[in-house]
Amino acid sequence: MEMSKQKCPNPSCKSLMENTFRFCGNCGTKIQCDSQDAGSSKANYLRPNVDSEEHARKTNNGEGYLNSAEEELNPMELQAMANDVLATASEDADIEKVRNTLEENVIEPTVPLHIGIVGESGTGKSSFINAMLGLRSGDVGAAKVGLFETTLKRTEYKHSGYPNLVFWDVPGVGTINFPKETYLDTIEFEVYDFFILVTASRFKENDTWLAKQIINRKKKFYFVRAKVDFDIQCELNNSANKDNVDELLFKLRQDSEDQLKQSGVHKPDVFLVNNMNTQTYDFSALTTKLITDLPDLKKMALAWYMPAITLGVLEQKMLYFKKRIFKIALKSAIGAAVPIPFVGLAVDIDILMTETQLYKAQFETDDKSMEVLAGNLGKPLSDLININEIDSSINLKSATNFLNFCAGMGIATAISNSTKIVLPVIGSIVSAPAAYCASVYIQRRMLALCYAEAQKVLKIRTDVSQKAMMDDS
Ligand SMILES: Nc1nc2c(ncn2[C@@H]2O[C@H](COP(=O)(O)OP(=O)(O)O)[C@@H](O)[C@H]2O)c(=O)[nH]1
Ligand SMILES: [Mg+2]
Repeated sequence: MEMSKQKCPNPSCKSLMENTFRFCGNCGTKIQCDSQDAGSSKANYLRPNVDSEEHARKTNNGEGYLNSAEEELNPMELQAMANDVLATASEDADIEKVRNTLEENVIEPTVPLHIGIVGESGTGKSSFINAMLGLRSGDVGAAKVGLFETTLKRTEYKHSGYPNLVFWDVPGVGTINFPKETYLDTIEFEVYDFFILVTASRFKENDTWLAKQIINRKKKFYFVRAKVDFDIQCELNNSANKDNVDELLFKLRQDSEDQLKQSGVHKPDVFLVNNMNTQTYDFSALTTKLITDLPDLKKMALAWYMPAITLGVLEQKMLYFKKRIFKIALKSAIGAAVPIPFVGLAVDIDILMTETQLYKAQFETDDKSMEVLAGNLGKPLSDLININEIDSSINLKSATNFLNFCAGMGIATAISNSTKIVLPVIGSIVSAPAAYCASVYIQRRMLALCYAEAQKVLKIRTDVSQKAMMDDS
């Protein structure tokens, strides 16, 4: 069937795509399928990174999830969230106690997570672990790449900032030290939250045996086919091959899934990756899937611990922060307050600035991360910030900058419909509803800004690191 090109409907994505695809390969946005193709296998060439309609709505100018006015500040939602958050504190009118209760509600995750990376030597396991840790081979704490393992034992790798996240490099099943019969005991199977099998081309009988053992024991098992960039290049170099890259990817995925199905793995999910560039192929979809498949507490923890390596990770971090907004807003509204110029109400500006700093630290757009990036680019930090319009860095330079930025947000209009809500706490806290609404609004605007900036910075960081890796090799 003839494929016609059309523009991705997501305004922030300029790519062209085939009308037979269900999702834009560049940003994951859903596109119209013609009826003939809807449901056909070709419509599944590309793996969607995120729920497509949500994504299209949110990515409009990076602030899309603030598009609709009702959604911006919905009084019913504001009221419900305030009731919910203050439920435990409502019998207590003491401000300090209420604030402490809220404080306990927004502490950072500490739950440990252990991820087993299994596979044979040479398949790209070490490179995959480094990519997941946001490290390059040679960085402190990075796995050694390209070296055949001499000591056949499990090795752990951790993120320096988040020691609770542990990636275990686990040798493949069937080697002398790891025979099938004792494999699961030797690797201490119970320790891991889930497993990822890394392979470079074909799945072997040992791989599928292991997958089935683990799935039977009710643990998640993900299949990663690495070096896909290499496979694609080889196919494209073959002049007899007339397929385009998307068709080749479709074939590779189908080939991998067929191999696994034939070996008795039910509904295999295969992610095609290039460990040298986490912005390509299925890397982002993989990170989204790993996070969203976990139960609630661990989901938050993995979103928090993961370095900002893909759009999928950025989105999960953003969603995590979005859930905290109401708690932080109440904390800011019922505390010591600083008036916002021209708005006529007061909020605890320190709390809002600290929360924004956290967004930036998590998105790796904070001063420390940006300084490293500027160094890698060989540019002064100020150039990196100014050229790429990282406004949040300027807004956070001082409380005055932050307040002035808030003053220009149109808060009064935004909250005009929402201030009729009543906070379910008596005493001096009663005067806080307007400040609470303003706090929610300010945080949503700051989060949207930081999220949009993070997407820009991620692209710059990936380009720099891919170039460095190519220079290294
Ligand atoms: N082109 C490409 N090369 C890769 C990829 N992953 C790993 N490699 C290369 O494959 C070789 C083996 O990688 P390594 O991570 O050490 O594999 P391990 O033995 O399984 O840990 C190294 O030369 C890597 O640079 C990938 O996704 N794409
Ligand atoms: Mg290795």
